[in-house]
Amino acid sequence: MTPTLTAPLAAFVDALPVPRRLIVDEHDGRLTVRMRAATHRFHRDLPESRVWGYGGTVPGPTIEAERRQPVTVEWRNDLDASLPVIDTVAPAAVDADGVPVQCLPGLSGGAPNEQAGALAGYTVVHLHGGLTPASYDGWAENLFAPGQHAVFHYPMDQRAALLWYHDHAMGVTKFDVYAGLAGLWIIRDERERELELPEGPPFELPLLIQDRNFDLDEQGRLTGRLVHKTDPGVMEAFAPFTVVNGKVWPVLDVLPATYRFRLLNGSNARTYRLVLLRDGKSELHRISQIGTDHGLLRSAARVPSGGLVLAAAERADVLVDFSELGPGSELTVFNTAAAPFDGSAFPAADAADAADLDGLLPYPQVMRFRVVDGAVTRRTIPRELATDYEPGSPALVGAPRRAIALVERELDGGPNMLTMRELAIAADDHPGPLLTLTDEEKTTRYRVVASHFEDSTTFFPMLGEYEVWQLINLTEDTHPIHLHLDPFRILSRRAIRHEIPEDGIEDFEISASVTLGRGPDDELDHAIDDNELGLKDTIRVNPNEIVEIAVRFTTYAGRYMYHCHILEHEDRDMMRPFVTMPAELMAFMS
Ligand SMILES: [Cu+2]
Repeated sequence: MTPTLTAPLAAFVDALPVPRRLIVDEHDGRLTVRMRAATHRFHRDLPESRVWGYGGTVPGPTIEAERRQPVTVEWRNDLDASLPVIDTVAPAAVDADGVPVQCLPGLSGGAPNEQAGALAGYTVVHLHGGLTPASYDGWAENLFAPGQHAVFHYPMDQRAALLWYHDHAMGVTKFDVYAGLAGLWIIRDERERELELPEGPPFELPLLIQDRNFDLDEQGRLTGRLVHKTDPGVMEAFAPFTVVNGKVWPVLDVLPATYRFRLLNGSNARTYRLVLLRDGKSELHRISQIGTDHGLLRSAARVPSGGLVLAAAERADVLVDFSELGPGSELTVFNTAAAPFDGSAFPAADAADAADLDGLLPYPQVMRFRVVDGAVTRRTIPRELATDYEPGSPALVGAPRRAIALVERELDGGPNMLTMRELAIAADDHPGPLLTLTDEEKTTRYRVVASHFEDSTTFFPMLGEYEVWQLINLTEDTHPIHLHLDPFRILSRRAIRHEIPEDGIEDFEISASVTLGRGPDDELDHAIDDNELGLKDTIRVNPNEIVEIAVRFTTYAGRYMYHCHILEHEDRDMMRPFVTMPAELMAFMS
């Protein structure tokens, strides 16, 4: 029998909080948001936690803007206390009973990381999903210290979507976001209003899902102090308690009506595969997904039969129909994704039993909906949603192609190093290590031209021109890859197998042979879900997989970043720059 843990907190006792709304129209397009040290109660039975929050709240206020109505935000860094998170690496991956330490609260014998504890609040704000000029995009190294402020202008010339703003500080994003520096940002437009979609509470609610862990006192009671814990085997923090809009396992009373939920996975590392259960049966048929990262899909998509997968930073806009359910009906959201996530399947009907200590998923519950008595209102979903993009892929004949290998390098005496190796075609007489990519008869030979964030920039996309980026995953985990600036479309997701010789992964170079086609032990289907066919800014690249995306950068020239959105990866070098260029300047680039 699989051992299970008894939860030290009661589930479904706190009402789902709705973050304060900051409607830009009511503020003449100008907002001031103060980052402040504050306290926050994550659960009825927990003491207050020290946090850092936008506006002093966790999550920050939900900013609601209108398309083509620019927003100016003065981001005031008023953080006047040290990092409210204890960072630690537990000395062993499991405790004396064999339970993985990441499933448990407390430090598990780890020493507090003093350098992290001494961090003052260096911050920089990034609006994830924003079509934002480079100066205001939140370059990770352009930090603001406490007492320093930034005024960022957001043109908002982009389609309606759920965006989010969060900290992006170089090397410490994982701490700053974990401390609470994240909030939602909704853009609305005419097309959504034509469709008469719910707008604002009670029928439109954001669900920001994160995982958090807390310290224990000497008596073994939870203190509320935030703990970011990793272990010698796993460099990402996968915390045991799932928090929605700042509360652990909350409950929401719903009317027998259609609700619109704006979901975001704002976790550091954890991927969720969300299943809705009632009386032990999957109720996923009640959910229609109408939008993804960058807004409306062309038509509503059914949730995949295994559940709605959201890796870090992915969003979903869903309609959930509670209309013919009687008062007292309870529907519970479970997560069935083990961590680190590798794409492996899990039957939705078994979601209530998805607890998996080895999979760092001690408590699969996420939240609950409880139907209360009230007027029945049901919405039909319009057949045609978005009309501003065509199905299928854009014309890509002659489009520049870029190849990036996702690589994990083991290091003695420290956490692994994850990098994105930018590749260029190698000359025939290239003497160094090569990555070869074989597709049937054709083999392409690549050399690495950049590996670490501070290596030379090699990507100079031309504004307005489509490019194809190939993301080749040579690691054993799924990485959600995020591009700043414009959204992209997924073109293909294909199985690969790869061989890397001993010591083939060096600090910069890599030797590997990659072949298109499924390996004998590969159980993933490498399929593209219907809900991934919209406009995305974060795409999952599973193990043994190559994903191709088509991206066209527009509007703003400048220096931007792309990176894995697992924050522990992003902070440990899974991030690279690119510079968008106007065509007429290309001739002058030496
Ligand atoms: Cu990653």
